[in-house]
Amino acid sequence: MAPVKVFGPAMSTNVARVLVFLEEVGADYEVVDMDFKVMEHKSPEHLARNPFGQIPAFQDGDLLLFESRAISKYVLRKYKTGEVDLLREGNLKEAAMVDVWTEVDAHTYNPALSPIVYQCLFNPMMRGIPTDEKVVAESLEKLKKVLEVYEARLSQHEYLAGDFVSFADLNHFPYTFYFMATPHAALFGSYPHVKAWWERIMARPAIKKISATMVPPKA
Ligand SMILES: N[C@@H](CCC(=O)N[C@@H](CS)C(=O)NCC(=O)O)C(=O)O
Repeated sequence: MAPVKVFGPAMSTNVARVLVFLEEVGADYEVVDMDFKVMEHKSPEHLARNPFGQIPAFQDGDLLLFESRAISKYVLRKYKTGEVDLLREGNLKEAAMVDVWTEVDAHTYNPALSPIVYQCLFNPMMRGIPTDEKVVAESLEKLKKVLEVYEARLSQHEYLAGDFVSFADLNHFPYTFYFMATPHAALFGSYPHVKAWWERIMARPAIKKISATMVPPKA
């Protein structure tokens, strides 16, 4: 069977998300790099894969997908085994909790944390745009409130959706990985259960493998 294809550089956050799940399930895959310098992601070929001209895009035979979380769910459903069950779709309540914390990542955690990553790493190091310290300070305040909720949750359960690792936990990986390369990484030290959870995520072989390809720009 031909390997599935992921379009986009592996160091990009949303591409890394998909790659982590492909590694978790042990799928055979190929990464097709996209050259942003020549706007390859806006080419007609790529727009046919992702009409928003973004990465990642994904191909499995005649199926073309975009949106990293949707691609990742497809991967988990396609390659589901008894050993790797990150969506818990066989259990209504567990699957609902996975959905809840996946939404929290996308709509509460990530909007608080990712501006800090953009302001402290991506903008100054990759785009020559100086850090806006006001945005960083406001985002840190938002993030602290989110982490207080996470600390309470993770003091009761090993992982966000319950006492099992899930899609929800691993979705936090790409942006948190880069956050840990910002000058604000020590913030997690104030939330011992969150810190221990993050260390459990980072200890997973799939995460170790993909994070090794994601060299953070120097802060
Ligand atoms: N919601 C999308 C976001 C995709 C996204 O923002 N991709 C960025 C790279 S991480 C991109 O392609 N940026 C270039 C552009 O928007 O032109 C997903 O999760 O896949």
